[in-house]
Amino acid sequence: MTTRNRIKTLTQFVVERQAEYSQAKGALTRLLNDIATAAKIVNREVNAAGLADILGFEGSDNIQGEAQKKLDVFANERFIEALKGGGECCAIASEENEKIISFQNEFSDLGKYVVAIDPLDGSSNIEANVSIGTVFSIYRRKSDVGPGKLEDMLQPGVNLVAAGYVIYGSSTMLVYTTGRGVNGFTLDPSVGIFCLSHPEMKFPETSNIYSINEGNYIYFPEGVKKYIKYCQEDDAKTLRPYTSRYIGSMVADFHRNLIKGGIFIYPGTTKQPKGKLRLLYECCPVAYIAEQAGGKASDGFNRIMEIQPKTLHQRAPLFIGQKSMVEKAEEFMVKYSPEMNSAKK
Ligand code: P6P
Repeated sequence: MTTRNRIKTLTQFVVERQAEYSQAKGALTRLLNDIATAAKIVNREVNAAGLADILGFEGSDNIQGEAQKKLDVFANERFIEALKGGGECCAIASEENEKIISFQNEFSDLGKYVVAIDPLDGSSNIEANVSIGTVFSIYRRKSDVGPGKLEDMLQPGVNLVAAGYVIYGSSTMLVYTTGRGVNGFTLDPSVGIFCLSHPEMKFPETSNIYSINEGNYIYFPEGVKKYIKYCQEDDAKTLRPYTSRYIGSMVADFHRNLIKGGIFIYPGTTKQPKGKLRLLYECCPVAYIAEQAGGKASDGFNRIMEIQPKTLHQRAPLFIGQKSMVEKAEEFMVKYSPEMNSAKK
């Protein structure tokens, strides 16, 4: 009898993975499902954004001082609501909130996790109908009981229990890892179910895409300038000149590179020495996924996953993607911009 190609849902997948861990009690399974539920609601609004007069500015500024779009606020509220209601986490750090949001769970054995999240990354692209995303990190709390604390949140990527992103694009996908590979689930909007569509995702062995905002060229460190020129040289055996692709939405740029291969760089510059991207809820989650997909993620010198966060919204330069491409870029940074290595200061 031929075995039909049965669709596997996110819920089935997560429960099956949980079953392989005898000590797992289902809390992480429920937490991941809480995130997926909020993502479906955000997806509905993102898709309707052009119609539901949800575009435009909420009128308030977020802690980054950026004018908030209504969808930013909506997405932030949905994820906080889902995580608080689910009871599996005791604190959230969100790009949209200056301080952590702590919960007191009435049951002491609940709330074992904390979540760092960018509810709607790339939101400046909303009006242009460009793919945007949600990025999340899940850590086990360090404190024993009670509402989550800042110390629970300020953990390096090597402590991650799970990390993932949702990309709201031509289709909506949830991609995540718990340290045993990377799996992608595509939302079937007709039934509101995430279905396994990209099992065991890996960066392609060879790649020729580089992704960086070259509009900032004059502010780049010498190592980045030299690497860009390296990408543009004519050398067929190393697939150069590479193709330049830049969307301006990290989740979209990262996801394209994961599927097609490539490197994404948001470096430190003379204007922003630490770059623009946030360590906790942008760099670390995609770094975990990149490493689990056979790739690499650094700040140009040091493994992103080993950087100890000191503040909630601290930034980090990001060189991420196919391993050999990241290593080549790091060679240029070590040779031409060693002064940018924060670990050496
Ligand atoms: P720039 C979106 O605002 C974001 O935070 C990331 O998603 C994206 O990679 C980056 O900023 C784009 O920044 O300076 O190139 O517009």
